Amino acid sequence: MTYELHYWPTIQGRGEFVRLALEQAGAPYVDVARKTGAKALMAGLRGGPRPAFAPPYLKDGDLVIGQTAAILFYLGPRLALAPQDEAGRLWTHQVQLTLADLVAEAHDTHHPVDVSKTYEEQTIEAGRRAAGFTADRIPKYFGWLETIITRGETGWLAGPRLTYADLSAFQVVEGLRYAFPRATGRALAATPALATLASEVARLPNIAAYLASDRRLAFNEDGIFRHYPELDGD
Ligand SMILES: N[C@@H](CCC(=O)N[C@@H](CS)C(=O)NCC(=O)O)C(=O)O
Repeated sequence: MTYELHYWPTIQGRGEFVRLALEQAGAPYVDVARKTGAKALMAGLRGGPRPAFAPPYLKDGDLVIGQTAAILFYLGPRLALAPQDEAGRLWTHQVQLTLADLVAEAHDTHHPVDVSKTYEEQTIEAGRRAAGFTADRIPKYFGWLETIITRGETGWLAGPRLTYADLSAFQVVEGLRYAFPRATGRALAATPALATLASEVARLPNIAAYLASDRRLAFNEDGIFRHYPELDGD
């Protein structure tokens, strides 16, 4: 069975969290909108009894799943990227949802007022939002991840083996390094276990091959993690 990932074709965005899991597992998948375009992506949201609200959505046969964390909750056991016990699967899901909160806050630094308007139309509010994000929120989230990794004593976030939450933590670190290099560098200096986890994920053979391939899009200023130097703290 080939999985169908439906996501915007020109950005990493939230689709990247799903791509990384599929790539690490070597699972067969098609990144559909890269072939059919954004119009078809949106049309795909309109049909069926359980339409997703927004991309990314995953199709597996008749099943359509929206929400990044729900997609990964579904894929995790199937791709051997989640613990086998229920408590472990729920914990991995909890970590993923917390990473999703961080991603949403990163997004809101460039769109603090209105998602339908451009960054340039809300730069003053963006500056205020990014100041708190870079000074307080990145360190707070990173500190929580650091605590988990350190307490687990395995180098991973959810048990003895790599899970999709580790892949997502890598992606968040990469995205924040791109968007806020100075603030993220400072936060990572205080969270060495998280920095090590990110490096370990980048070195996984399937992930390294993916990152070097043309399937991996570059970060850009249409995505979630955008580099506007003026937002990168002092
Ligand atoms: N909570 C959802 C958020 C989905 C989302 O906001 N998708 C964005 C792209 S990353 C989108 O296309 N949104 C369109 C919209 O909200 O109208 C998730 O984690 O998947």
